[in-house]
This record gives sequence, structure tokens and C-alpha cells, in this order.
Amino acid sequence: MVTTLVPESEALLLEKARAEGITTGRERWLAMSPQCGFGELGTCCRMCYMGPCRIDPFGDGPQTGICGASPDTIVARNLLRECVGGAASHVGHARHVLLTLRDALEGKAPYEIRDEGKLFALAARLGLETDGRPAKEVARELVDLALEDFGRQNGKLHNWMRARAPAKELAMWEELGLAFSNPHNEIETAMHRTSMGNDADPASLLMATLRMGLVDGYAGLTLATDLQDVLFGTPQVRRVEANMGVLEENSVNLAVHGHNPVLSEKVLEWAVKLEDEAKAAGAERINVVGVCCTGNELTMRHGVPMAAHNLQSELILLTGAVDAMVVDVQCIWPQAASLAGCYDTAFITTDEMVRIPGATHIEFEPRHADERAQAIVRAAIEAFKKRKGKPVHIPNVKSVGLAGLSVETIVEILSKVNPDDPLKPVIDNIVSGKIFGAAGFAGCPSLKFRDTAMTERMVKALLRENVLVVTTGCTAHICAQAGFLTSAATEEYCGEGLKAVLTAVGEAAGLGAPLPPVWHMGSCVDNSRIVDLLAALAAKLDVKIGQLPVAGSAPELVQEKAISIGSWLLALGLMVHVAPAPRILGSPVVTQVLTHDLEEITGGRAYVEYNPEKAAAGIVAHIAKKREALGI
Ligand code: BF8
Ligand code: SF4
Repeated sequence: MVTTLVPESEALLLEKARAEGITTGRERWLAMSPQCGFGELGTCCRMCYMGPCRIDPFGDGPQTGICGASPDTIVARNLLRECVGGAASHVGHARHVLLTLRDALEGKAPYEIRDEGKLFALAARLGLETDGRPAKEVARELVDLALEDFGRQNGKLHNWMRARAPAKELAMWEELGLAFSNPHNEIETAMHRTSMGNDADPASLLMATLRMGLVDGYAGLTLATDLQDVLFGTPQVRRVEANMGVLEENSVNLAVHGHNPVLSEKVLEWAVKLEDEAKAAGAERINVVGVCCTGNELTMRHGVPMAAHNLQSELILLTGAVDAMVVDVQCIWPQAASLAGCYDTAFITTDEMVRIPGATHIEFEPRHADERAQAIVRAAIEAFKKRKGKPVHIPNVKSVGLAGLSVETIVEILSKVNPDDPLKPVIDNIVSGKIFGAAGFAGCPSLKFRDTAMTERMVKALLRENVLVVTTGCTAHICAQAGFLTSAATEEYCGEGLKAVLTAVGEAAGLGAPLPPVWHMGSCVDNSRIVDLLAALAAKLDVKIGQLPVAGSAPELVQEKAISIGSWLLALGLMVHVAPAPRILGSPVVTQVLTHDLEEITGGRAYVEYNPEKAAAGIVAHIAKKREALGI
């Protein structure tokens, strides 16, 4: 019997849904169970219409597809296609931000450069002349270098990867044939490679998967984060509130959901500017709240409350208090639009490629950003007028915490301890063992693991062992809601060594309290910040990232995007814990390579474990092994 830990706030909303005859993901998941075993093992092939073919895992039925494809081939092809889905999402996101910056520089879109320091730092890394030059001129050249990456056909190395990848790893990737030139070519080739009658070699397909991870890492995550910082500012530490209790009965509650700050920044800007209209409609104010990753973007840059993670995107609508939910791309459940229809909530889609039945569509392109953002905010005010005075069910639960820990901010905090060499205290404390190691927690909340609090229990188990945790994405929401982003959490959960370090740094930084033990580093594209931090530490020690006493975890895998991010981390040489198992277990070769043999090639290794305490112990054992190899 599993102890379920559905928070009371969620239980009440689920109860309300049942009473109103509304289904949520939970019921739909139960109705879907047991889920298809062939799908879970990865051995269902639909690449052609002689199929679908599936492999009998018990050895009695067919052992190859009709064309003779082996389970290894089928699994490796499917995995690469998942990776393409993830990488395409992030590359598409990054390209959108890039085109917005280009349009802004040409005076065609109402955005400006908010962080010249970041612009100049990036430009220098890309080899551009910066001395005494105007920001706009430098930005134009930066944009040209990024645009060149999308059009190049001469096979030369990707500009952004060349400038942003750590040197030792880049040399390794070039030697292994993992470096890439043009992300769109890679995506096309991967789809071509995996279509019927092409690549059947699991080894070659797995190399293409790792290369796709690098496409995601440099043409997706890193490019998106870099340019978002230029356009919207590099995050600073701020105190934020989290959970559904951040909704306000008497305010216009405007939830932004999705990923792209090009939309949410403008919505926030106009929510402030149109506050008087909301007041005239009888509201106290306009309360912009964040759902999922675009929530994290606004949290990191403006302290906007983190209202809900992905799994709560339905629940928050059940409160009846959300006046508008405005969405852009990725992770938007179609059901949310229907659910919004049960209340006075305006559900607004904005991206040309994300149309959802039941939603109101207000197309948002950067060139008309001001006009469209005003229309969105006004739609929320109109919805509030209809909702005003009706009962709402806002759970009385919220937590507080610190967010906004970009690499720049972390270095700034640490420079209070050692102004000349900010990273030295971290390294000294790792060497002394006070900080045993670090783990990056990224990704989503899954129905399969939420009730047993997989993420929270893993984090607690690691902190006890003096493993510092950094987090992004919806996992950051989970951590915020659990109270992990607070000084109190340091006192409550950390082992003695980690507690002492965080207390000393917190004092030196003038917080008057320990630094939190879990650092909120942003959205899913901001996993690039985690890699940047690791790269800085590795460079200082003159080792590869894979030699550091660290590991990554996607403790509640949901999205293809986690597969592509995970592939980047594997290429970087990191151990990546994941649950549930990726759809590879039907292939002995793919399973063996990803969980063992890869360690000999890049240093990376996938680690599957469903039990939170055992998973944490596995990470601790890995960190111990890395420490030993470093002789510390
Ligand atoms: O990119 S954590 S549910 S919102 S996929 Fe989606 Fe997962 Fe949330 Fe962000 Ni990341
Ligand atoms: Fe079956 Fe081969 Fe077609 Fe896949 S490509 S569906 S294994 S015949």
C-alpha cells in the first residue's frame, strides 16, 4: 500500500471537480491503465504502413518487424524521434526569441535590449569586437552569427556551440563526430535517418541521439537563455510566493502558461499599464501569476508568483478564480481549454501553431506585441466582470522562497565571501567534503510519481547527505511549494557540512540567514545555466564536467524535451537519473549502452530508479565515486 501525499489544497479541488462532474488527468490516467507494454518498452514501430509492428517481449511471438527491423533498431529509432521532438521545441523557442531580437533592432517590434552587460559578454565570447561600440551595432552582429547557424550548408561548426561549449568537451565531441553545424539540418537528417528503410544500426542511431541532445543544448537551451537575458535582463535574486493561494479573489487573476517570455513579458507590462481599467471594473488590481516555465521566467526576472506547475494547470482553473489563462507553446493540456469553459475563464491561445478547440485565439506576433498584449489583458478584465461576486475556491496555501539564481547572481553572492576568486569557496568546500556534491533537478511533475512525492523525497534525502540541489522547470515549482527555497529548509533538511557552508555564505551575503539549500535557476531552457555553472567549476579545476561530483535528475519524466535535455547531459558526461524508464527497455543493446557502455565513451550514464530514497542513494554513490577519482 502506497501512502499518498496529495496536498490538502489539491484534494479539495479534486473533490470539487468530482462534485461538478468534471474529470481531471487523474481519472483519465486511471481509465488509461494498464498502459501499453509495447509502448513502454519502446518496441512498437509505426514507421510504415505494413506495420504497426511490435516485438513480443516474452520471446514467443515476432522477434522482428515485418521488414526485419530488430527491437534494437525499433527502440533506437523511436528514441531518436523523441529526442527530435524535444530539440525541435527548444530550437523553435530559441529561434523565435532570435527573430524578436532582430525585429527589435530593426525597429519593427516593441522590445529593447535590457541587459547590455550580458550582450557584450556574449559578443566577446563569440569573438566580436566590443570595445567602444554601440550596443545595437554589436547586437546586430550577434544576431547575424545566430542566423548564420540556421542557414549554413558548408558543414562548419555551429557558431553558438563553438563559443559556448566547454573546450574539453567540444574537443571530445568533435573527435566522436557529435559536433553539429546547422540545427535544422540535424533535425531533418534525424527524421530522414529514422524513416522506413534507412539507419538500422542502434549504435549509429544512438550517436545521432547524443548529437540531437547537443542541438538542443546549444541551438535550443543556451541560445534561448542567452538572448532572453539580453532582451529581458539577467535574473536577480528575489523573494517569491508559490502555490495556488497566490490567486486573489478580488483581483483580475491573469495566469500566463507556456514558455516564451516574448509573450509573458508584454502581458506583464500591459497588466501594469492597464491597472486603472481593472480598478474601474471593480478589481483591486491585476494579479499576473505564472504557470509552468513562462511562470519561472517572470519569477526569475520580476518576482511574479509561481502559481502552479504543469499538473496543477487544470486544478488552478477549478478554483474558478482565474480570469484569463494565456498560453503560448508547449505543455498546454488541450483539456485546460474545455475546463476553462466551465467557468468564466478566458482561455487564450496566442501562437499560430497552437490552436486548441474551445480557446479564444489572439494571435501574438512580436511585431504587434503591444496591441495584442492589451487585447489579452482587456479580455481578462472582461472575464473578471463576469466572474465578480461569484464564489471561488482558492486554496489557502502558499509558500515563499528565493528565486532568480542565475550564474551571474550566484557569482555575485559568492564574491561577498571571496571577491577575488568567487568560485574558490565552493571548490574548497567541495574538496573538504562539507559540500559532498551537487545534483540538478529538472523537468516535470508526473501523475505516476506525484502522490508518492518522488521529487520532494529525493531532494530531502540528498540534502541530508550534504548534496546541494539546483533546480529548474516545473520541478522548481515543486521545490518552491515544498518550502525548499528557504533558509528554514537549510536548517531543517541539510546535513551539518552543507548547513555550515550555506549559513556562512548567507551571512556573508547579508541575508542574515542561511542561503536556501535548493537554488531556483529558472525554466527548462535555463538548464543551460546549470551547465554554465558546471562548466565554470570544471574549468577552474581543469577537469571535464563529467569528472565533477555531480549528477542530474529528471525525477518525474513526462516530456520528450526531458529526453533531449538528458541526451545533452549524457553527451556532457553526466550521470542522469530518470524515472520512469525511458522507452528503451525492449532493446538489450540500447539499454546496455545508455546505462553502462556510454560511460567509457563520453562519461555519461543513464540511471533508472523509481524509489526516491534508493535513487538518492544511487546519486550519492555516484558522487562518492567521482570524488574518489578526483582524489578528494
Ligand atoms: O519545459 S517542466 S511540464 S513546463 S516540460 Fe513542461 Fe515539464 Fe513543466 Fe517547461 Ni519543462
Ligand atoms: Fe514494421 Fe518495419 Fe514498417 Fe516498422 S518499418 S512498421 S518494423 S515493417
